[in-house]
Amino acid sequence: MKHSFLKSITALTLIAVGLVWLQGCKPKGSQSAVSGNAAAKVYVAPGKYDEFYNFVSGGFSGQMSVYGLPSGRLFRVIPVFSVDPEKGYGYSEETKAMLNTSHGFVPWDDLHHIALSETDGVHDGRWVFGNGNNTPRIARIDLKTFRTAEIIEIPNSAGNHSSPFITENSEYVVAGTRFSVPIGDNQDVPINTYKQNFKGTVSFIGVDKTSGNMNIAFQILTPGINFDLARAGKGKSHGWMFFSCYNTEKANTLLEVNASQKDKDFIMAVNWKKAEEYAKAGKGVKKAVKYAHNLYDESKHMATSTIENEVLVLDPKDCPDMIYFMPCPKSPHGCDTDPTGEYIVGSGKLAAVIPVFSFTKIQAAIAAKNFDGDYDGIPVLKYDAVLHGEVQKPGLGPLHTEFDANGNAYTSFFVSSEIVKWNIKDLKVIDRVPTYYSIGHLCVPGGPTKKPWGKYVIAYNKITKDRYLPTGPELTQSAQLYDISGEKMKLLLDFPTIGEPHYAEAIPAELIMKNSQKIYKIEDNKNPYVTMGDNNARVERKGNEIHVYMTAIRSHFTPDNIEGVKLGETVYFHVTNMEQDWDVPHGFAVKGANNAELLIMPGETQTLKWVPEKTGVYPIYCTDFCSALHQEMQGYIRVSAPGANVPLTFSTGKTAPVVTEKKDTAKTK
Ligand code: RUQ
Ligand code: CUA
Repeated sequence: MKHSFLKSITALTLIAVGLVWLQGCKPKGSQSAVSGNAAAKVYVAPGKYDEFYNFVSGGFSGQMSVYGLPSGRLFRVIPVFSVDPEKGYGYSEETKAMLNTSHGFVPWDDLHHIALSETDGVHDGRWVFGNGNNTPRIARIDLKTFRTAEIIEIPNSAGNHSSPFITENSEYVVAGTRFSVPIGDNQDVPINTYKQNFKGTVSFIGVDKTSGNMNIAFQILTPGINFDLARAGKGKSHGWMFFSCYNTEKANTLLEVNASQKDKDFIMAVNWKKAEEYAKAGKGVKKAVKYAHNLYDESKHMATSTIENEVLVLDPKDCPDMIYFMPCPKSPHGCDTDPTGEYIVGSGKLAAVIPVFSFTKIQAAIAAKNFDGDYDGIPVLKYDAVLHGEVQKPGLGPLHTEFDANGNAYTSFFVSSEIVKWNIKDLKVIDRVPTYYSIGHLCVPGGPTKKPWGKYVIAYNKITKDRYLPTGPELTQSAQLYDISGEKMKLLLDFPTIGEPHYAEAIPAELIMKNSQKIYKIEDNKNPYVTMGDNNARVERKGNEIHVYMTAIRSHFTPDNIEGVKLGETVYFHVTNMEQDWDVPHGFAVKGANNAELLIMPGETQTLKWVPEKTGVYPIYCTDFCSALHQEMQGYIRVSAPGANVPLTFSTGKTAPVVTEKKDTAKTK
């Protein structure tokens, strides 16, 4: 969240702090902050497993990475919104559709937040969701395979930041727009008509209980403000969603000044059970929009993209008692609910206190119509009526709060660069530790759920400075692990991260590893281009296309010599990995191809498209060291001039070349 926040820090002069705060300060004693037994606490002996998986957003890398805790070891970078040549994601014909949008193929995004699926408010280890900020999207990753299984685009949104926060039975993930934008038929309007023409939306994306498949159940139209983060109610507040909002000034220029004018912005409380009823009762209006919905089919090993044309929009004007605003000091950022669901913690980036709201009081205030007027027709609850209390002098620049199972909250402070532990009931500060430097989000395993597993808090920092060996102008991004098993927090470990880490979640390893898939069964492979065994390997011409049906098994490709391709033709290599052993992918690459390799899992088929540019002989080879004779896993493809008299043949060296020239190959398609 380097974005709006760093800039808006100028307004901190309002709370009379010195210039040093503008950059975030450097805590003292950074060398001596680790106590003697820290190494033993993070040491995971060779061959032993970590206790937790840590899913960390990759920020502007567009990906999600997976670490072990407490070791901080990196296990995997899951390609989500960005192409990944290492895995062929977005380069293979089968995966390209995952990155389709209403703007066409968008091979990059900015992933900020993680949401693990939940059952009854507890992580269930089935899926993890991530948001794409830039071209608004939500992705679902299947934790059996650690692969992106689905991406849905969010219409009427821009800067999908307040996303993908999840409800306690994964009924919905939400998506609140950061930018308000013109909505509807005519979007070509002067920017300075912001106040009349720009609107916000928050979307509720339904998640199918069994398949996990997403659909946009409804959107709620809101005033033209900015949504930043969100959290679902839980337990007693299940059925509600809380969104932090800033720029209630509705500024459209120089927001760092103009959106910091008001003493209080809002947290928006949405009664989504009520919204569901309104949607069922036909109170919504179907609006024409365009958005992509991309699904990866596990049995075909192939993605399809569908463009959808409609979304159901609920206007609060037609739906009373659905949304309320609660005043929250000074540009709220984080908005977090405690494990009981009673307390909602707001974090004003420029505020000197942390306000804690009470769900019970919110309900009472709504019942008593204890309002402070309205904002664009939406009732504003009285601050004092809904406030549980304020944490006094907690630190500077509060951003995000996580919880342990013992009634404690942990809040990150960007400006004073620290984590502060405080008691939710009495709001007293218990402990504070410095972070190196300028922490953004933080994560306690299970911290946003009804059942925090506790043990650690991890800081995801915005600035690295002198913590690692220099690597030119940009240093590695950085996380830090603290022990929270005692009264005092203790720094244990620094570990580098991929991309800018924003939010992260951690879950006990046993909830995931028992379901982890080892292979794809070859007999279940429904890819239309599968090759079932070496005997079916072949090369076919279809019009202007050459289709190579190829198998890969230690340590050869079948076929491995191909001739008769003509310049001007497009070659599709459909490679099926025949292995049925865990952790034996084969790679596939061809010289000069302008995309990437394929990395094909056991039992899977993937396709590389290649358009040769010159006549000649091109090598192909396996890119993943798969056996002692991996280096022998290679072959050639010959490309001849368009008029050349070279028949289409293939061979493996075992038999004479097979001539496959056919005039009509339609039945094989
Ligand atoms: S943000 S550092 Cu983009 Cu979640 Cu708060
Ligand atoms: Cu297959 Cu190396």
